[in-house]
Amino acid sequence: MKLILCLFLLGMVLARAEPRPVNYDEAGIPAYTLPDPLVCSDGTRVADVAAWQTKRRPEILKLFQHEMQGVSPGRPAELKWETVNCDKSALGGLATRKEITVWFGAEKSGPPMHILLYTPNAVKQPAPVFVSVNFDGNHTVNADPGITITEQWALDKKTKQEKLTRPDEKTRGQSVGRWEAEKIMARGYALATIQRADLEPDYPEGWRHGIRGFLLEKAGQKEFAPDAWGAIGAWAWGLSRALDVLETEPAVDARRAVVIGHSRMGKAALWAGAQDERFALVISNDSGEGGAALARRCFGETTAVINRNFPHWFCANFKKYSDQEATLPFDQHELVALVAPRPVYVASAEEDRWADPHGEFLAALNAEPVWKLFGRPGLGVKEWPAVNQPVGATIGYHMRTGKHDVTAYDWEQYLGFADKHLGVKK
Ligand code: GTR
Repeated sequence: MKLILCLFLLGMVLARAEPRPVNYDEAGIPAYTLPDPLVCSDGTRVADVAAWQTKRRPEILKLFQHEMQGVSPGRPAELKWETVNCDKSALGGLATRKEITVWFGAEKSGPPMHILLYTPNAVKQPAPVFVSVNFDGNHTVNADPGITITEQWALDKKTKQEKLTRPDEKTRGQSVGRWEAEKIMARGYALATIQRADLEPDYPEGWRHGIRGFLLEKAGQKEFAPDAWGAIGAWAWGLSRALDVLETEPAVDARRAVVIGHSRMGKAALWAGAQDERFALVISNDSGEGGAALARRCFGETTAVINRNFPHWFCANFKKYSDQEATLPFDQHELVALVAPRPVYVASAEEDRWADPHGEFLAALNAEPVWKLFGRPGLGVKEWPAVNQPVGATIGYHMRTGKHDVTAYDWEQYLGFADKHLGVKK
């Protein structure tokens, strides 16, 4: 009895403790052993593709669902959408711009999701498509004055109160450098994007205005189960729902859909690509902790820090791994491995130490045996490459110079990788 009480008190102390100091020193990384993606929980080795697909892959997926990302619902029966406008001469004639509103409840109820879709006019057959969640609104990805600015719930920086706002006209195109829409069109790809706040405004209580709150209420519940989805799950779910819609778009080849995201949206893109095998290619840009970076390295951001700063991102069960990385039943290389045998690209930035570039590379490297099982080349190198030296075959990787961001250099690599794997001729 005394022992149980002691353990309980120790648990309380650990739960309340401040996260351990952030480590940026390779020498300060604790010794760790990674779980083997090809060894099942019962100790048996995955010897062939069938065992991976029927046993080990579902097992890993389930572990991520119940211990980290939470379980997401499927496609709602009420899913409906409508093209609200279409301009055949957007981006100086390069693209057709469509805006599509999607509803998840009967009679078009619930929070709507607005898809901005550009398709390349020069491509006569259905085009492969990049699908991504943007941070601050569809209107921020390009200065195109035809993009509708939609309202979003946000926390007021000064008062910390939430309010429904329509972003200022001045914010049009504010993230243009991260999107390269014109270049994407010129290279023969379509681009579909949705804003995060449509699915879930990004603060702890934001779920009340997003899809999680809507579906919770519809199910007659008030609280999330310890393994219910979090915000990352909601954003990933939105990517799959966008793909549902894109499958019906004549100008898009949804069988060649690339799911891509930066940082927290890189975490969401990986999770979407891991769960939804319709995504033909998955790209993680600087996704870091909770994305492509190995948790056990405890370099830069850690589980404790992410759980403290973003308690709404992952399921409640994930909280028990704060500063307890060694007890995780998986590591992030296995999230990457869930994409196999489809191509995946993991990218880092040299100055983005918070996201642990080396840990991102090591996740890609340690996922490789799963591609090998399929007889596919993986990364093809063992050493962390120098900056601006992209490597890889079915698993792509680069670390570019510079900060946590998406740049023209990153897009150049992604477009080349997609050309190679999706058969786009230059
Ligand atoms: C940081 C967070 C990271 C990353 C980043 C981003 O504050 O610690 O995990 O997601 O935000 O999304 O830009």
